[in-house]
Amino acid sequence: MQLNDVEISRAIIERFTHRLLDNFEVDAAIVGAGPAGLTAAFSLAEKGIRTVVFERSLRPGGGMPGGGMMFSEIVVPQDAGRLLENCGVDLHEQRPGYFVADSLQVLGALLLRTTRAGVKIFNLVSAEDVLLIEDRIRGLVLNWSAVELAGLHVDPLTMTARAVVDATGHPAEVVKNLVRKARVKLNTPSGAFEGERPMWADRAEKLTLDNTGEVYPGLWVAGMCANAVHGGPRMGPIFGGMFLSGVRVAELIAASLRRTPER
Ligand code: 48F
Repeated sequence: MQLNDVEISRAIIERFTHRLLDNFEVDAAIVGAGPAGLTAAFSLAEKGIRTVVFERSLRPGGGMPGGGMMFSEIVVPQDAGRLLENCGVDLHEQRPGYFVADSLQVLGALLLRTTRAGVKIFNLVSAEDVLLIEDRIRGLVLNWSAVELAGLHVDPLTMTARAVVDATGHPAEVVKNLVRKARVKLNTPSGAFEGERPMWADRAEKLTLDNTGEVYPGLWVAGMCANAVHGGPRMGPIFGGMFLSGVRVAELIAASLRRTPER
């Protein structure tokens, strides 16, 4: 077969446009393809929930590839380690009870599992706002990250989802924007955005799971964002809480969608 340059372009444009349109009305939309967002994505999709991920960066993975201070290894406690082994990751018990994984292998494994589950990860797309109708988050307002970076005056497009997950990590961008623009009360002890606290790995790992949940009707938090919103500490390059939080948010969303199928 002789290659036709325009056919190559057509194939890409047609497939991408088809998938973009196909993902503009879904059950769950996840902002951020870090460890929490990716784990949430495949966990939801494997339950038969139509899920999409939007990631601002060219490269998905969030804080994973950087490991700890650019040493590209991450520490994973044993319970979360089993989840990674199920994804095909090799774990190494470096010190008793301290399992280490190559952060790039973890990223590759999570990307493969997520995309194999049928989830499209739209990289280079930023969620700049939410769709807020009658006191419920009903979707996301999206733009190309390049537009945002260049500061161009280009209006965004809107998609709908029955559940939106803020998995943007430390900045907790979706929740923070919502509070800034709509001054809503969150499902936190004070009703406000509590803000992340300094490092305490042991406590943070546990709290990440407790803090995972719905913070405003239709808006869920997972991973480091959950701690930032609820005033939990950070934990550095130990990632168990991130993966387990992704699994937890998927379980909670699945139960919620089952309870209110019409929403
Ligand atoms: O930061 P990130 O990895 O969040 P996470 O899944 O994991 C946190 C850990 O990496 C680490 C830690 C470990 O214990 O503390 O920090 O909670 O991934 C967040 C992703 O969200 C993207 C961002 O580029 C990153 O890949 N992101 C942030 N804001 C937006 C966004 C946005 N507005 N639109 C789209 N993507």
